[in-house]
Amino acid sequence: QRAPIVAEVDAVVVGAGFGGLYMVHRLRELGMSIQGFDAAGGVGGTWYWNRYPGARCDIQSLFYSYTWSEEVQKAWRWSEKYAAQPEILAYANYVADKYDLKRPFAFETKVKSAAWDAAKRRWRVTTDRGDDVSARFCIMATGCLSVPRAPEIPGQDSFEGASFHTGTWPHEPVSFKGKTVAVIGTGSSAIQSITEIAKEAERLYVFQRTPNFSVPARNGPLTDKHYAAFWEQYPAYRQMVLDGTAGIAGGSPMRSLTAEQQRARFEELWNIGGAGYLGALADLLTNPVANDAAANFVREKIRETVKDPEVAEALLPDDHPIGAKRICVDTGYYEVFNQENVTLVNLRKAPIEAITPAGVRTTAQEYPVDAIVYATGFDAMTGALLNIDIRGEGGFPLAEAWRDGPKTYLGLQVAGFPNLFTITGPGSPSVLSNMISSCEQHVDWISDCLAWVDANGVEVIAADPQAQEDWVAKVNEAADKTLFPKANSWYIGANIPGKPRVFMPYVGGHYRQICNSVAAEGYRGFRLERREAVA
Ligand code: NA7
Repeated sequence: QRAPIVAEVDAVVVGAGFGGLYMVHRLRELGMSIQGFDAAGGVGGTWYWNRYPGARCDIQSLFYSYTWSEEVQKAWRWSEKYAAQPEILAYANYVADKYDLKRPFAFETKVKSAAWDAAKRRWRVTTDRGDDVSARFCIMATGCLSVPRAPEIPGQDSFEGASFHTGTWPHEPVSFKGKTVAVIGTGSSAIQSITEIAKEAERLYVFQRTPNFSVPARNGPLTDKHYAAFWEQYPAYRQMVLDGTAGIAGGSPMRSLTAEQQRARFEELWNIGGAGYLGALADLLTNPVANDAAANFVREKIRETVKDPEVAEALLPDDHPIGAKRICVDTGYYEVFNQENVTLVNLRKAPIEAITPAGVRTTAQEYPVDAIVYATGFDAMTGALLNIDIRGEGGFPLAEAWRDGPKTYLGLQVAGFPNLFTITGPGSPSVLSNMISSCEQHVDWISDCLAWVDANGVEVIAADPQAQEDWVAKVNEAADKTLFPKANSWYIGANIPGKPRVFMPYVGGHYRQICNSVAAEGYRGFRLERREAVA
């Protein structure tokens, strides 16, 4: 049962993940009326949907937490260094209940369209349940990895066993006990689920098209000692978040270290575990030689770990610089291939030809299975926005504005779409940052902007097309100084056939300062229309 929809509000918020929930909190503080929508049956966004076995965050729990509520930070206790999905979802629910953030949301409701009415200076938002809401502001907290990508393999519908996608896992428990299972894909979702499924399944086939780099998480329980150390470092961490340097590669550049010192550094970070490995050298993501050294160290570890040399060789990543695709963080991934019940199917040797009623058929043979797990990723960063029919000034569709790839001003707004904001949109650090901190930063910026707009009698705020062009150029320039564009990654849209290839996240640094300076200069780069103009 949904609560009644409010037809005229100050703001519509689309998405009840970590961005949307905090947005509701801040808008309420501004005294704004809100109508929220989410396709899910509850809060949590990505953590609502990604319930596959082994799903967990690849950022440490202590940092993957809201910082806006000291009360929550003090009260909530994470059990592990890297929290698993159920715990993160429980956290989202805990915060939402504590601050009564669920109330404005209509769940199990998909937003179908959002259209700017220039005469009324309002957005008209409609849903798949026939709702029709008018709002001054429209805030898209739609997530960066929220549209699962259905693979295009012939015969999928003919499969007689059970099919799953990691990004839309059922809520009922799934047991693979005694079953023969295929996992298609070897990205983060696959790597996390494979190690869990391998514990249960009678036989597991891992279908790998492109090998990925993975580093051990070294997960473990969080003790009082960890918490004490965390609180001690907290002010420094907070400052790093504010400076935009938290999680950015630390260390020294390669040239200032001897070969032995470099090795020691790789070993040290490998033993600490986690994506912090990419901080081994300051120039790891800009200098191909430094990158090769770090990548070779991981390849050595793979060779040492995997007993069958042919399997080890097939697992060695060779098509991209380490870190240029999101690095995977695992618990026993390479080790799993030493298990008797696990088989790596190297699709480079024989690609998948079809899904048959019995299982997966490659050009070499058929693999009969009871279940297929598609861990085939997402239409990242733009998918959720383009799934909504968004029309701006003059009825111009977003899909048209983004025909050659997404263009935004600061990842916060799109020129031609006034009073519409995107949380962690393309052109912001988003997926290359701690998502929860980035959500907070965007929500704070948007809330401050809306407060300012009201205080200054502004009715319409719209990104200036030139400011947007300049920002897009800056995003590209920043990416071109790094090795990121060298990978066929979802950062660049390479995983979706026909998607324009544009590097989407901003990696130039000082992002928060840039956003703050834009605000401090009276929203530089935005067109502001004052209330009098209407009268
Ligand atoms: P990813 O990282 O996009 O991985 C998808 C995987 O699926 C990847 O290994 C793909 O291989 C593989 N894939 C996709 N289509 C096919 C077909 N048709 N045949 C075989 N293999 C295929 O998605 P994840 O869900 O793992 O992770 C996404 C992010 O979510 C992750 O970075 C975390 O931030 C959380 P390919 O490389 O394209 O050859």
